[in-house]
Amino acid sequence: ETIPVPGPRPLPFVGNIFDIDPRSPLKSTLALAEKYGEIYHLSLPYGEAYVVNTVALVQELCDESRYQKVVTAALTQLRHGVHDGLFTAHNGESAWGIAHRLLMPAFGPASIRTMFPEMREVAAQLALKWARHGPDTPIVVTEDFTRLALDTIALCSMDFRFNSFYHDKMHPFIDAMTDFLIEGGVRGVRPWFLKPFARGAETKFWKDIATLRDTAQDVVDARKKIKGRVGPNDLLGAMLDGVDPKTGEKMTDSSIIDNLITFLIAGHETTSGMLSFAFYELIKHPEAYKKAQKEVDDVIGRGPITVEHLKKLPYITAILRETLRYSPTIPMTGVESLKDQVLAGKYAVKKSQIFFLQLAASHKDPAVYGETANEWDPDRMLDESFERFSREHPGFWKPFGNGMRGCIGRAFAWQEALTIMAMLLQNFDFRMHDETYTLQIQETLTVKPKDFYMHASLRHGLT
Ligand code: MNH
Repeated sequence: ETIPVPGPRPLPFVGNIFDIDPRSPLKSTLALAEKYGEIYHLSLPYGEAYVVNTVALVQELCDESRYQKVVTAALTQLRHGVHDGLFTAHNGESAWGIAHRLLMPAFGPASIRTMFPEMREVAAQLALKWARHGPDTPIVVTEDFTRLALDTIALCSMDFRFNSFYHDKMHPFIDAMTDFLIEGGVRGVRPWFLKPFARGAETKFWKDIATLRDTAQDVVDARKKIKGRVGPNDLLGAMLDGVDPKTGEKMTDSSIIDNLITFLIAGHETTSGMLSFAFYELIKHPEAYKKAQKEVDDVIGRGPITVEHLKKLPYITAILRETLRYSPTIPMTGVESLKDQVLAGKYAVKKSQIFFLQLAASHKDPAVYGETANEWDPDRMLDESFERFSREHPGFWKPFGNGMRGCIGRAFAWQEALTIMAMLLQNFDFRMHDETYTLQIQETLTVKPKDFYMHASLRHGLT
């Protein structure tokens, strides 16, 4: 009684690779969702995959007793650099368990609150830069949010300063990381017949990995040299000194390097993309913009922002939620089936079969979000309706992934984003650089707005 899954016809040898535009895979996979509906099948160079596009199917695939996270092609490539670090570990790898148990508390709400002064300090560096640039200089939005996110995670988690706001050229670590991510994405899907032409890229890939690991090693060495260093004062401290309560083991030196790099990567691309999309949408939606600014003026006024203020910003919270619904900065995650089974009562599934949860599509499912699914509207994400969605459709909003393998940095990203949103709305008025600009997407492993520029004018003296 099961039915076949539709999809574009695979060609001999190359399967469906010509159905995916390598420069913008997301555009291709979204277009296929328009055409085929809730689920479709692809034959890719590294195997067979199903792509699901509705909340109902995403929800079913989030059942951890039936499906588990799979390390997909691009992530497999990243394992050459960060091995079994938290993000790229296969389910069940022992280094994942040790790191997860040691670092979950260090990333918990209580510990994140203590990082607020550092977060605010980096946010203030960005505000100062934009104030100094003045209202006529176009701001390259995603670049400055990338500086912010990278400096914040490095300062808060390992007490290391990239000082990105003080350099035009980013730290060598950043170029190495960017190229590592891009090549990781390409390398996993490069067909065998193109490999001979990619020797330069191959050499560069391994050189970038060396740069990443050497930089992380420098951070560790600097910390180890501090005399009288006691206990876990931050994430790096927790990594160096923490003992796993379950196994009694400590993290190995290599696992520490893997995870430092993982935090720097995972901790900045996604947050920077979210903030960039949020400002794009705010400028495009003047009513929402006014409400957000009013919320900051009413709750915080013109004084310094404190960590207590952040709980009292329901509208800005809704803006961030709606932004991640509308433009999830990780647009797809992958799971595999734990057994032979049936999906949605009608599709036959084999053990180890791979699924992509296309959040960029399921987050706009009209069955859940109704006729306005394709509009950006923060009101639907205010607490009351957010909680109603969570009860009625638990799979409705999955920008931070799922369950045990969900995002460890969620509370961190949230506090950082609320802080910078509040500080920027408090101090500036924003407008688009080019009124005719419409959203273009830059895709690496994550997505960000491309060529988005805005202007910032101070509302009053900088607070
Ligand atoms: Mn984050 C896992 C999205 C911020 C560190 N993160 C995930 C996953 C998603 C995700 C989705 C699950 C991936 C998968 O299923 O394969 N993360 C985000 C988004 C933001 C974000 C949308 C910001 C907005 N993440 C951060 C920050 C950090 C971080 C900040 C670090 C400080 N994330 C991680 C790590 C994992 C992860 C580490 C892997 C957790 C695990 O598997 O144990």
